[in-house]
Amino acid sequence: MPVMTGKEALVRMLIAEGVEYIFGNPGTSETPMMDALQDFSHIKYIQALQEGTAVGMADGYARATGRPAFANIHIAGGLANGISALYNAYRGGTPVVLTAGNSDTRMLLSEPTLSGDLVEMTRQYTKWSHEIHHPADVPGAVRRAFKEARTPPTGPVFLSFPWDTMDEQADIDVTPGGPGYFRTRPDRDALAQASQLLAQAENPVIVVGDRIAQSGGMEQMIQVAERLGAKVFAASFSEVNFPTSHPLWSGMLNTSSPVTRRLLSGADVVLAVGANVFSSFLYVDVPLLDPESKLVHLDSASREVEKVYPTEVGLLADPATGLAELADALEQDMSAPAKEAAATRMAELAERRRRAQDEYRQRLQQRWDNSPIAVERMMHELAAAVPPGTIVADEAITSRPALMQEFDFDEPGSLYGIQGGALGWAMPGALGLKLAQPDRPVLAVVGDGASMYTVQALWTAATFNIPVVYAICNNRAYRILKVNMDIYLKRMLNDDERVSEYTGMDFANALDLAAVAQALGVASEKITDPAQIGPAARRMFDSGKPGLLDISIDGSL
Ligand SMILES: Cc1ncc(C[n+]2csc(CCOP(=O)(O)OP(=O)(O)O)c2C)c(N)n1
Ligand SMILES: [Mg+2]
Repeated sequence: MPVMTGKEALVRMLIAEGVEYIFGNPGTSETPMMDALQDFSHIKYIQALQEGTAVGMADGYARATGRPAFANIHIAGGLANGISALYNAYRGGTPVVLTAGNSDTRMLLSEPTLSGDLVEMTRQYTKWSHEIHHPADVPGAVRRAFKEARTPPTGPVFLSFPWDTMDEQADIDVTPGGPGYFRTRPDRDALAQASQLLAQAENPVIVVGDRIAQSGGMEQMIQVAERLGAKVFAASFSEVNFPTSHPLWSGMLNTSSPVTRRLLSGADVVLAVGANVFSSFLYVDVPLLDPESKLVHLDSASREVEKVYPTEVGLLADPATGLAELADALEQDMSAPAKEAAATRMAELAERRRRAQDEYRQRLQQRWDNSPIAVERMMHELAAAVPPGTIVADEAITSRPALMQEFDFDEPGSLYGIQGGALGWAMPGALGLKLAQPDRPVLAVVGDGASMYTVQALWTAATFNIPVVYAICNNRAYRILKVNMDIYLKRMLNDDERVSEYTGMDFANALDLAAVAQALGVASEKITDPAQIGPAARRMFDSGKPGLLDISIDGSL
């Protein structure tokens, strides 16, 4: 085996694993690796100005390629900045290989500056977290990190490289990991049982989650849903698991609201696929699933199956493969009257959907000329202006429902949203999406508050000319916090009298994102007239450069 330094082994392993980009923010503890990179032009270093931005870009890139992304940030102080984005990757199952340099192990006794137990810091938000202690371990550790990240359920991993493991030499064998074989099939008996139950259901309901999109299983999901004539709800979601213009699409469940129980009650069988059943934010004092409903759960994440609710049938399998087999089994098991009933349900749901859309159109018309701009109008103008094939990065927060009304997300990979809830994903995440899909336009729709957590992503967009168009929903508030304050007072405390002062939830000085963008090198326009949105968006998409629309919208409750 050739003798080489740990830092050379690291870079050679990254090339062997197919890494194109390093998303990073360096410090002195990364010096050996940064030095080694200079000798290899295969890998581009995308410089971020804050660690959350580096990890956010890696997240977007990994999600849009379906492959692990590599990020490198700086020892304890920098790593702490990146943990918010790491948390999102962990909750959403993004395969990010996060790394950081650490102090030379020969000086640990003195508790060096910026040093810390990096493995301990990241353990709870990673599938695997490890510090390398010998240069010969570099290839094995990198191989294992990539393998862990890409094995479903996918997720982030962390590796720490102490300085001396980078500079010392060893006999090193640079061999990348194998492709992995993840199309696991469901247990045969469980599949038969699930199919029997669903074939006889009179009011089946489906709940979809992101592990469908991650397995490339949307088409198979459509087949099962159509066969059953079942409403399809999304548990909290951030990818396209089901086409949003399909007649069976019934929107997202608000799992922080007791209303969800009403939406699901009456279902004799609930089929959950690739979803967490359920993960919510606010405490709800009723179980969201009616005890009368039988739960069938198909998932690649074993820990999510039978996690909270009693489960009639659990199917551990790759969602795409499991759904294809379930669709075949249903074709056999459903009687002719059951198939007819399913077709009738589907026709009724299509009619219900048309009515809901008519109501939405009326609301849009009523608010068409509002000043400040109604969020529905903002999204309407954007939807009309985006080029075909646009990918949307969503961190629109309370502007999201209007976004979902105005845009159809029917193709896999046309929408990626913040996952995990730690603000600051979309500003850098959209850059990762664009680097992964350079031929597709990318629009990031971001709340004014959310944009500020990683706003320095705009500098990276300008410096590396990554042409993402940002649309800021500038409502001069953390509006969601006000909405939730009202829910707290009225629903949770049953207090209709108390009037909140919404402390810390308004921006007394409106955030001037257009000025921030210009200061960081990104062209921008400030918009107060809705008729300007479309032309401005088109100009920005045509420019081939990053741009930002700072759109002033109505923030009232
Ligand atoms: C890192 C992080 N800090 C704070 C929060 C709490 N938080 C959740 S939503 C929100 C406000 C979002 O405001 P904005 O992006 O303007 O959207 P709006 O509610 O106005 O639609 C805040 C502060 C969080 N989720 N993550
Ligand atoms: Mg806001």
